[in-house]
Amino acid sequence: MTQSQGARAEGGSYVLSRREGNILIATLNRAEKRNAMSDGVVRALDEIFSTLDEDIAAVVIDAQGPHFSAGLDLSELTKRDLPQSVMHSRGWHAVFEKIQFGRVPVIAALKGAVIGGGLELAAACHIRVAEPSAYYALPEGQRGIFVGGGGSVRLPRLLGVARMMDMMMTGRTYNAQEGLAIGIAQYLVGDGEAPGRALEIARKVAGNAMMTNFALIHALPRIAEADPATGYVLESMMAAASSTAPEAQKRLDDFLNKRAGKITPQS
Ligand code: 1HE
Repeated sequence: MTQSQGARAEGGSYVLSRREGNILIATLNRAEKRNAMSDGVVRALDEIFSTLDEDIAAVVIDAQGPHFSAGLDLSELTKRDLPQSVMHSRGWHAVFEKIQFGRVPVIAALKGAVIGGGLELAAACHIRVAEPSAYYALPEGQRGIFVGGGGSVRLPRLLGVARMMDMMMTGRTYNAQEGLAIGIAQYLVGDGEAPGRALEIARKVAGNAMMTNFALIHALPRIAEADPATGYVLESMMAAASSTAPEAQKRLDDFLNKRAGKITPQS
């Protein structure tokens, strides 16, 4: 495990990072505060995503303790005035943008509380794998505040404006099964299995052609937001860029010469 800028006084780090081959595993490491996202935690994430080794092909974000994250560290909220609060929120935006629109796919392994800023962090990842203990909440309404880590941009796209409004207005939570049904997580696995499955998925996506992952991370969300006419043009450009790359040519050749696997219901 390596330490990062979000180091604590006592010498540990708020986010641990280690490699498994070409996958980087970033582990939220503030279990005593339920991985509440202090400035130190966000700085540590920033450092990790700003300094990924070139050969890293995917990242898994998991967490120490029974909870993924209790969201924004509320004890730090009282310290900031209005301009500082705006800049604080913009700082989160910058870090989460690095996660969502970086070079590599990011898989989140969720369990326990996935609350407020913790859900915003999960939403900035590309794939979410949840354990049965996971539950999702946006208690900002109860706390008299609003989301500030990009949640109002990302979460409506993930679960819909009406559900997000209900969660924030009433404090409604969704459990892991419901989260799967409404699309918060793409996978639901057994207790304690999320980090392992997330790593498996990370290895799989790390094996994709580089241009395909680029198109999925950078072009697909923009196409989905674009007016259809612009979207079709961008899609054609990405289709051409990926299919004419040597790697795609080789993969197509492998299939046509019966060297590639078939797509089955278990694929
Ligand atoms: C915290 C935080 C936090 C725990 N900020 N310190 N998020 C929330 O409103 C969620 C608040 N947290 C909780 O509801 C509960 O802590 C949990 C359900 C997540 C976990 O409960 P439990 O019983 O396991 O732990 P605990 O005893 O409540 O908390 C353990 C310690 O963590 C305790 O500190 P201690 O010094 O008394 O040991 C808690 O105070 C501390 N702790 N959560 C600070 N969030 C960019 S905008 C995003 C806006 C938001 O994210 S709003 C959502 C905030």
